[in-house]
Amino acid sequence: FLPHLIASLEQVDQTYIMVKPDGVQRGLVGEIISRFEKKGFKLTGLKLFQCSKELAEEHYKDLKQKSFFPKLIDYITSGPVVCMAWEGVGVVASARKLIGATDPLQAEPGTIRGDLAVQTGRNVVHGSDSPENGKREIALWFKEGEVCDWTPVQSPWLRE
Ligand code: IDP
Ligand code: MG
Repeated sequence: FLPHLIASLEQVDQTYIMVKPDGVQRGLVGEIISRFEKKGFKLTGLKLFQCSKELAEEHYKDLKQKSFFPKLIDYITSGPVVCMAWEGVGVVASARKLIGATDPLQAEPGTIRGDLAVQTGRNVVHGSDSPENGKREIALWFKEGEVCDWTPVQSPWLRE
């Protein structure tokens, strides 16, 4: 009873992961999805999507003052992206580790950016930086009904 109670109190978080236009163009969509799938997180939302300048600017609003902001918006809107919502205990921080450092040359081998990219301006994938931003970004990129609640059959084999 007590372990179950404690387990149910564990915070289940959501993160917004996005394959950026370079990842789509380079045929890395399957590879990137696969990293999160194999880790054991739950996919709750997935779509290929061409975003507007307005949406890109809202997503990256905290970086509005940066000199690279206009180029970043051009990059993110330059082609379709793959939008994903992932769920799990600790998913936000773990996804950031799987993704690796912002600059792919500094990212550890074994991470997505460390293995698959060479430049900050073409770093193939986005991941939310906090549970709050995870929720905010999923609400921004997905419409009502596009995020699914489901129970993977492997659940008892991932968590005791
Ligand atoms: P993050 O994606 O690792 O969270 P942030 O600092 O939040 O990194 O920056 C968001 C995105 O803006 C980066 O992933 C990258 O695409 C772009 N970016 C950040 N810093 C630079 C830069 O110095 N030059 C060009 N693009 C940058
Ligand atoms: Mg960020």
